[in-house]
Amino acid sequence: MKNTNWFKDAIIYQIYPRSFKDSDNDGMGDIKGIIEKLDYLKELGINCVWLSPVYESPMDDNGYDISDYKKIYSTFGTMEDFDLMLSEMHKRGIRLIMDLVANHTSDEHYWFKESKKSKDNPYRDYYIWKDKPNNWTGFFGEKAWEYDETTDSYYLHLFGKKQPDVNWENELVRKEYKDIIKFWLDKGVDGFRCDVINLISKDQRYKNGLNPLILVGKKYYINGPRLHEYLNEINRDVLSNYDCMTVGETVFSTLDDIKLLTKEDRNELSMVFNFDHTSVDNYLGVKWLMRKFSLKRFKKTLDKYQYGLKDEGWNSLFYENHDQRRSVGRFNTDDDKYRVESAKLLATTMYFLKGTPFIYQGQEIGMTNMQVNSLDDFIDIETINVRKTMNSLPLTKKYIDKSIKNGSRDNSRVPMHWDDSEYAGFSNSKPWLKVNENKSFINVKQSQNDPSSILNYYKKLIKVYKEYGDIVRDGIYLDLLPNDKKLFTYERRLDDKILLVVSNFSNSNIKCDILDNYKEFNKEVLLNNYDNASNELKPYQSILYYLTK
Ligand code: TEU
Repeated sequence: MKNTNWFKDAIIYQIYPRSFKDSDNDGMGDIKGIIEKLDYLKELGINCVWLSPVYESPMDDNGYDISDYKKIYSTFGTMEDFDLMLSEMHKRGIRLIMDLVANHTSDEHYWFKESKKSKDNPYRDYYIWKDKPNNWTGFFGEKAWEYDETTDSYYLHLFGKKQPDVNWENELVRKEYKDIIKFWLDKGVDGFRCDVINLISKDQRYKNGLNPLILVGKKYYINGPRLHEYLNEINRDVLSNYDCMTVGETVFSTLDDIKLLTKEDRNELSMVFNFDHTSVDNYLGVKWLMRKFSLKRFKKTLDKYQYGLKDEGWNSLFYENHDQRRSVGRFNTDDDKYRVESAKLLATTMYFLKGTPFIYQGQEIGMTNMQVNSLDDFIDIETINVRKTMNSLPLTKKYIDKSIKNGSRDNSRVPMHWDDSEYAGFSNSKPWLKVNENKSFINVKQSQNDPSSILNYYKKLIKVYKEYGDIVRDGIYLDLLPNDKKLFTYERRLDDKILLVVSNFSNSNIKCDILDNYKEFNKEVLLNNYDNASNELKPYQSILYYLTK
């Protein structure tokens, strides 16, 4: 990549296009809807958008199953709409990163249609075919191999059946992806969020047991042997010619992996999404295996990367995305009585760490999980498959209910609440997924009119973030009370200037005398989710101090 560092100052907003804004009232979000809301994003203060897939797709996995990488899904709009959106973003100083799904395509992609025709088809080797399957299981809880009778063989799919994995060992496949990346960069996009990028290289032995999902000797057997080589090749041949960035979704990556993947002079990725901190309330990184949240474990996990990436590598900062449930109500916070306080506390605590902030649509107004009457309200492919698998296991109904409600990706895919009208101002007709009843008081319009809303707090936070950018970017991190079970307090120090975060992750008042350690400093409160700042913290109170000598 060109030696560009703008990604370190970016504040990125993720748009899930199906659920953002429907401009033509067919119940599904679209590109023109995004254009309508660009002024809203500009006002929020973000300066980059990550757009989940908008390419041609049969939508088996809501667009993560691509059948043509160079076409726009017609329900979302046209290429002209896309070009207009991009230029309207750039006009407003907002960059755009696209979703690059390169581990698999849709089975309706031309390459796959050809590939399955015969063993000597020129596209045969674009995918991974075997005469006999091994025992691997995929991410959606099913067997990872599907039989195809045309050639009496099995193809690998680490996700849905309709998402065959492509064969990166094949040079022609790598050429295709480089060409796709170039196509979008030539249009002027500013980079890519790279879907499950650490899965693209597979161990060619395809051994039973060495499933990318299986823990072998405490290490997930996931980054294939040629991962770094492939990333390097893409950089050398394409990315390095553009002023762009990449963020890799690197599932189950370790600190050492991240260092290798994001070290500047290795030219692989700009940064990654690591999921360790969103896995503290589950076992083995599997969200269906619920575990009681512990603030201490949460801090320990974040600290590992804050300290570990002090001098090299770069990480992202996030709670939510289209696969995660909503953050408010999670991490020991409250999505009811203290919803507003909780959402503000979560934001202050996360975004002054070192890394690039990502905000997922709706997070800035404190949207909650999907309000469901029954588990049948969940329609996501992953939820449906995992529910089937769980029903076949010796688990209680109560456990399954709770686990599915917690884990379903539909929780964060509820259409955006713009106002309190029937379909929350998302559309005038029935949306593809229902809006929540709490739209009556959780919506953008209300938030804009209420000076103490979460939205207005986010705006203020982003202003502060930009104003103190030097400390946020380069300040040295120190967790001040790593063993405390309720308080998260840390400092970012640059010379004699300190940003100090003091957060109470509990629903009771707590005494915190940490400021006594900074007697010789002048203190200024930059952010506070209550009116008063004292050593008696209120439930979910969070304060950002600026200390100078
Ligand atoms: O997600 C990868 C991934 O690890 C998730 O599927 C994860 O296992 C699960 O959803 C946790 O909730 C990416 C995309 O973000 C996801 O939407 C896609 O379904 C998946 O890849 C396949 O492309």
